[in-house]
Amino acid sequence: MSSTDPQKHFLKNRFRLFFFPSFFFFFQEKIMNVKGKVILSMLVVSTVMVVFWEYINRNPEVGDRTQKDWWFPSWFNNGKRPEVVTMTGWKAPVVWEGTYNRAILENYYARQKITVGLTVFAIGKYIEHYLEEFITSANKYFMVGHRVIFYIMVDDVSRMPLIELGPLRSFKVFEIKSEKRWQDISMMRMKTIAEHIVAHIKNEVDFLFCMDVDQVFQDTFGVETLGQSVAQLQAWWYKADPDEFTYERRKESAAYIPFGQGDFYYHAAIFGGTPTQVLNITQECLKGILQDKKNDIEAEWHDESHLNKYFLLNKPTKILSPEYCWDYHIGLPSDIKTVKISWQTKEYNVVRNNV
Ligand code: UD2
Repeated sequence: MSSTDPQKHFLKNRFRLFFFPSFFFFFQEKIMNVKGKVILSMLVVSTVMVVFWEYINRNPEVGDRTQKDWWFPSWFNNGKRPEVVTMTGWKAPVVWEGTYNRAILENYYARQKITVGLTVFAIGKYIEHYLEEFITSANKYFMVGHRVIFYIMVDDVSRMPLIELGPLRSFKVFEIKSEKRWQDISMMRMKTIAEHIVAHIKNEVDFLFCMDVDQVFQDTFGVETLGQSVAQLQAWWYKADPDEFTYERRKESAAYIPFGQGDFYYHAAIFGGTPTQVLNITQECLKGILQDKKNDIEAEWHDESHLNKYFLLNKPTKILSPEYCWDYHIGLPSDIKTVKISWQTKEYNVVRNNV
């Protein structure tokens, strides 16, 4: 009887003793292997999904400090403009023609369904002289394909030109009180903008630009310009050394910037950002302006001097090249590939109430 066969019994026991445990361990190892592989593949799949999700929902504005600039930095500053500065020392992009991929940016912002605001002031003769051309050209070139609200501040609504706007565009006209001096008209825009952001603009738009009226859009001013806080390089100074800039140099002014300091000379004709950032810009500039008034001093370039001081202390997250606000009186150097906005000829003696 085999069951009583001691040799067989011994073998069977050996089999039990050695084969089963090793089979068990082998099997367990296999299961562990499979488990490990499953966990590993799940990890890989979830990482890929997270990366993909981030990828399709990312904010492609490399350079804004809120953003991850390891994402395809080639979407901005892709080395196509080696002859100009395309990135600041604090890693903010300087937007030049050819340094961004408009299709990708358009795609991103179209999905966000953004609304962009634009404030413009026309007080006194600036209404008849510039307003119609400014709005008509902005209607054509500013943030095409996106919702836009023009905030038009005039001192006499009855003189508002009739302008037909395209789809997705609307305007709100506000009558504001004029100031006696053109310097105050220019400076007090900071106060009015801040008040309107608090009262309604902050609930109406995702981004806001503030512009001078004596300029004309000539080409697409698109979503590549959007950012947290956006500054414009002044066309006459973009190649100069900071010590040559016409910053306010008197210590008594709140706009004072000593020699040896400064990054760029920014142009007050265009600035922007999110409503929160623009509120901060305008409130801080107004504080400086009012402090100067108290101390009986006026900064050399008025609101522009205070704006330059602000951006020295609070670096802009995006800078627009002079292509975005060009003065043809300079000529057209090879740096300037596409002019998006051009200055109107200054006719101060015609349009200003005091010269
Ligand atoms: C420069 C800056 C401007 C501001 C100003 C301060 C340019 C293109 N712009 O402008 O941003 O810093 O210097 O000195 O260089 N305005 C009126 N009615 C007036 C006066 C001014 O509506 O009677 C408004 C209007 O929107 C105008 C803006 O204020 O565009 C700035 O005034 P400006 O254009 O006369 O000053 P400008 O050209 O010297």
